[in-house]
Amino acid sequence: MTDRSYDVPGLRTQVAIIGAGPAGLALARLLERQGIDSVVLEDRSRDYVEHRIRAGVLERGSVELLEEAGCAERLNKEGLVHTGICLQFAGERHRIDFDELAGASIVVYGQTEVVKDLISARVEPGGPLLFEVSDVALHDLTTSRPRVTFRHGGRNHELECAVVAGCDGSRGVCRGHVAPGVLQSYSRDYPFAWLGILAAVAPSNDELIYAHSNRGFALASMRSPELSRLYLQCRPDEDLATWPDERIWEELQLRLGLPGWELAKGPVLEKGITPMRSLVFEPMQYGRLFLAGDAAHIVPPTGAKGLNLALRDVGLLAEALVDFFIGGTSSSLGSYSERCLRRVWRYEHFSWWMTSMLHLPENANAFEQKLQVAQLRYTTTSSAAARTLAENYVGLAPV
Ligand code: FAS
Ligand code: PHB
Repeated sequence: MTDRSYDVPGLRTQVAIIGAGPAGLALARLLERQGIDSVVLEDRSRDYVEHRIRAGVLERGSVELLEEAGCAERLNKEGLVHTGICLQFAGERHRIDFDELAGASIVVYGQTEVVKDLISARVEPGGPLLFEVSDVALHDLTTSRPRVTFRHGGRNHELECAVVAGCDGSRGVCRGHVAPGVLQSYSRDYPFAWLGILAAVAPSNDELIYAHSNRGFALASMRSPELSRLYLQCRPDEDLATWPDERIWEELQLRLGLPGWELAKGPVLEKGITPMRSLVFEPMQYGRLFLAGDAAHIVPPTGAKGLNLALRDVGLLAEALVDFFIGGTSSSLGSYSERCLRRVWRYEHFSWWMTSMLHLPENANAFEQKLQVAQLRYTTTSSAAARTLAENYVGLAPV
């Protein structure tokens, strides 16, 4: 399938969307379904964004949003519905039952697949989505006619619009166009990272296992009945070259293994290191620029919230843009940032709580480790505490 490249001199649209990750692509689809025009600008290639391995867990709310965007057919066919996860510590493995505690489930379906589905839904009917753009710059954001300039196909282009959606992730450029002194950032860096692998082997457990151990955290996840996704806590400056496959499998077994339970091994298809960071920029809007997803906030992946929070943001933004372009009112656009940030901070807290409970910093003392085990034991034996984890994990906690 060839990507349609557009001759875009003097192009006009209603919404310029910067970034073709889950946030930008889902927003484009939600707007399209309401008859609102947008153009998506992405600086990487289609192949790159479709194969960038990231998140793996969708909240029920995210599945519903993708259904509303008309992109959930394969997800509903291939996604793995899970009604719980396991927490493991001190040689014990306990199940947190989402169905019993929160009356909900999650769906395991790789972010790569979400992105492929959203891109297909966009390009097949000819929706404007330009890959490999460069030099994106935003102009006149505090006027009613903002503009986006960029290079594509060796030519300079200008896109006139009414609104710019900054969906360009943690390393994007949109945030940098907010006037100095407007944005306030709040952050926490963690003294560890995740070394993640994708392996061609059937998952060793039906559900995810989050394991605390005195050697560090490990997570056993999956992508399909034939593909496992696993992570282990490592140093933030870890050198991947010092982790050959056999060392990774050995360490995963030491952290996840239980008497009589062996982790199945197989060919490692991909490995990488993900830094751990909590970061929020406030406000999430400036004039006609609206930030969504990682462009506005980052969470450590322990709570499986990054992708889900990005989709929550664009769900609110799409509703506000329908009010603006179709309803003729701008009040929900005016309160976009404040309404997003309530959920952002709930998800930031939950992600920090899961990360702090499960990861043993290298220089942790025995007292801190005892506190973690006490927290884990309480969370797995008290229905009140377990319900707190369940309702946050499935995305039903009040914000
Ligand atoms: P994204 O970063 O996905 O998309 C932004 C897009 O904008 C990218 O395609 C980028 O190429 C493009 N862009 C950037 N600058 C641009 C420019 N100047 N012009 C045009 N386009 C530009 N979350 C989880 O829940 N679980 C996980 O296990 C997990 N693992 C992760 C691993 C890594 C390495 C990273 C970085 C993140 C991980 N996350 C995880 C979080 C991740 O899933 C994000 O929350 C999610 O991708 C957010 O989606 P977007 O906001 O669309 O941002
Ligand atoms: C994943 O499958 O990639 C995954 C699952 C749960 C997490 C983080 C990552 O908390």
